[in-house]
Amino acid sequence: MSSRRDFIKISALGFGATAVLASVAKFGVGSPIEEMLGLSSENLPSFRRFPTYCEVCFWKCAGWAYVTETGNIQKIIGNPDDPQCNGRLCPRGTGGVGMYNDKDRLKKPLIRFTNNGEQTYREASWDEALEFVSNKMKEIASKYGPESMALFNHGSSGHYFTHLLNAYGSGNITAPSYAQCRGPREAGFEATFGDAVGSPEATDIRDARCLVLIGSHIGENMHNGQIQEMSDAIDKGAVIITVDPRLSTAASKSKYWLPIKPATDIALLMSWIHVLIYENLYNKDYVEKYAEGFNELKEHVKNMTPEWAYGVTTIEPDIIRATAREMADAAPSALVHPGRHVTWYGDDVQRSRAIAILNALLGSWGQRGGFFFKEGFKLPEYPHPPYPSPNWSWKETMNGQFPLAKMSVTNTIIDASIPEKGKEHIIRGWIVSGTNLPIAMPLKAQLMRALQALELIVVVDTMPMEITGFADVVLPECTYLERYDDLRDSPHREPSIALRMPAVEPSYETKPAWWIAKQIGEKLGLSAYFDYKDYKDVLDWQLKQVGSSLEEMQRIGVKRLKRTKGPLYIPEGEVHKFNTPSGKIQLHSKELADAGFDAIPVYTPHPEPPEGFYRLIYGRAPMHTFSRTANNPNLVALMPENSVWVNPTIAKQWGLKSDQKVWLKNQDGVISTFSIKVRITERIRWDSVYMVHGFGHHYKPLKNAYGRGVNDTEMITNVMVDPIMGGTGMRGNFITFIKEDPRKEMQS
Ligand SMILES: Nc1nc2c(c(=O)[nH]1)N[C@H]1C(S)=C(S)[C@@H](COP(=O)(O)OP(=O)(O)OC[C@H]3O[C@@H](n4cnc5c(=O)[nH]c(N)nc54)[C@H](O)[C@@H]3O)O[C@H]1N2
Ligand SMILES: Nc1nc2c(c(=O)[nH]1)N[C@H]1C(S)=C(S)[C@@H](COP(=O)(O)OP(=O)(O)OC[C@H]3O[C@@H](n4cnc5c(=O)[nH]c(N)nc54)[C@H](O)[C@@H]3O)O[C@H]1N2
Ligand code: SF4
Ligand SMILES: [Mo]
Repeated sequence: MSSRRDFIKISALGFGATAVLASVAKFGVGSPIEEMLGLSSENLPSFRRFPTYCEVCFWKCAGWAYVTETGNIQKIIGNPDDPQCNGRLCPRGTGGVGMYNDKDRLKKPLIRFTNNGEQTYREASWDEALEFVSNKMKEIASKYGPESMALFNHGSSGHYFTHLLNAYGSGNITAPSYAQCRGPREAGFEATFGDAVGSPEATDIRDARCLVLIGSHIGENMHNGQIQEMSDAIDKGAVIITVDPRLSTAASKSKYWLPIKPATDIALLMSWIHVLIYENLYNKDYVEKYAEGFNELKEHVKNMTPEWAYGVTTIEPDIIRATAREMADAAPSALVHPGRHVTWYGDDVQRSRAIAILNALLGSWGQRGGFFFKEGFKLPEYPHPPYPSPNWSWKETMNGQFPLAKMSVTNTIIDASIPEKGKEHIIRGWIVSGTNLPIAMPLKAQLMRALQALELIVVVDTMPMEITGFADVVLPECTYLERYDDLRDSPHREPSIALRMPAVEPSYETKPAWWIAKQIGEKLGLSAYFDYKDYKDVLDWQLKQVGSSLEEMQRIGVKRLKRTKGPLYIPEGEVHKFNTPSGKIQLHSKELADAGFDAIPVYTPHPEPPEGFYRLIYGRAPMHTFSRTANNPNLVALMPENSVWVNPTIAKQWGLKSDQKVWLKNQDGVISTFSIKVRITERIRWDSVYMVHGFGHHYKPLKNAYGRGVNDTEMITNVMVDPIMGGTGMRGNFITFIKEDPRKEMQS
């Protein structure tokens, strides 16, 4: 399947994809509550509203939770004053009430115990469960040192446990949102511009005149603000170029869809760089002023012509040239999106570098329609004694590997949790909060060995997710709609702060994470670090330092502030200094060369699927977030399971019918636990299959999610680790179809 002909042929199917966006808009582009309830805003007497920001994903849109007189959360709607969502939530945010209503929620603390030789859980009081945790933590600290405890986190609860572990004496704090998500991007952009991209991305999509998406499927990747801005850009006539082996929702909205052969993106990027340089299309003023290493780059890409790239990527040379010209025409308002989940093929820092270099040649960093300079509001930290200095930390668990990792790498923390001879730094206990490691982490064998070896595993979660099955103690957190949390102060075009407060009391015996961390801290003798009664006191103190108050934020939910750190873009006539050692953009990276890596990205071929196998690629669906929503009754109603996308040619070869259930087997002989429905579609290349991540739960307490579809992580047994920062490339796995239940065969 290659470029132009398919583009035209398949764009006729674009309606299907457009319909996806339209239906998303119907659920998502939150009509005001008044409209939804058939009321005007003045006459909503029976509702009380409470400010919150969403925890269904990490865009953190601010909204209002409307509660009836009888204490039911009726609806969550976007806060119109919030610059991150502009008053509109996505379908998942609207469906966030389902996290609160889910009948399968964790309800009481649980402690593992052995009954007649069989391990099981028993319910425990909070005091008993917390006593258990703190006693075990004391024992670990005295036997091995406090550094032997690690935290895995994602989401709001992370901060409280980070504070707890820092006070206890450990700096081993990690999250899959780095080495399984955006780490390579941050390393690649930092090596080029001296700054990471961060979250939310400082992409000026709304003013871009050309937007290039490389496997970034905005539309299914429902990061709210980006979708709204992309829709504005399209309305203003922006040219969208989407590079994806699959006709994603974004591809269906694009002028150019480049259905690239997976794993070859670096070749396309380098040939774009070739065209910009050799056709004199690059932004000369900008490059002369700001970049160094241009001559080396020019020499490096000399032979990386579109004709060369065609042979690698299957994208025709005239399309490569035409799209490069579109970018140049729009420059500097031409934005090559840095992507977000970028751990694909193990050379992901280099791919991100190529994207960064392309942006540098277009001159988009610090320009309208490119990347803006974001600004956040720095809230003062609530006073506490200084933290003790740990004797060693996550850096030591890397054993000299991954020199450009600026944050801790989950995989090395997991590896350090397997006690082996000769290992100097061993981790003995974990707190896991807000991350479902068995589904988020590839390298299953390594994870399982660690989970077996640890002396303590504490899981703080709202749901009985797979990870809770490995815990010694399960601590049930209340949902985001039932608690205070830190103020949201994420940076963007203008600084803003948003409050989350309880809309209702915590259900069952659940507690907020700040309370859980404080109780453990007090039992560990660390009360001085938790010198407040209620988190409200912390928030009110912080707000009063900056001229606001909890009372004000309870009324308004979101406060927008003025920028104080300079303009959004590089002002005309001013010379900008980049945060690199020389103050210039690094087209040729000395930092990488010194560390023994390619100073300029090089394309290296990756293994191809064996005969009868197809590359497994995965992504998002608009109505789910990873595995965290898989049991949410509201969202399960919108999408109960995933399907496997198969090209019609392949379906015909295999005699597959639409909606037929198949089992999947990968290149290492791993067979999926459950079956998955076939979706036959022209929207996927013949050499790949696609599925949405987060399904195929095998944990029975998840009644809505159990056994629905296939878990992509289970099929990912080949992991290509990026030598530069440790990201786990997960797209080098190949699957084939099994049409009859393989377990039945095994039994007979
Ligand atoms: N195979 C495969 N692996 C992937 C990905 C992929 O696409 N495919 N994506 C990767 C990416 S981009 C990322 S960012 C990571 C994400 O990986 P994770 O961070 O593990 O994300 P979730 O699956 O959302 O898991 C969140 C966990 O948090 C719990 N939770 C939800 N709300 C709360 C709360 O308020 N408090 C507490 N304490 N817990 C809560 C949920 O019940 C769930 O157990 O996964 C990575 N791993
Ligand atoms: N609805 C929803 N939105 C989300 C999330 C969610 O769980 N649900 N999670 C959020 C998070 S944490 C993240 S990190 C982002 C992730 O979202 P993104 O960063 O946008 O996407 P990825 O998951 O990296 O990429 C998925 C796309 O890459 C394509 N692809 C696969 N292989 C290749 C290849 O070799 N080359 C190219 N060019 N494309 C390829 C797939 O077909 C798919 O369209 O989404 C965020 N938004
Ligand atoms: S994008 Fe959707 S799920 Fe994510 S925070 Fe916003 S409303 Fe919530
Ligand atoms: Mo992510």
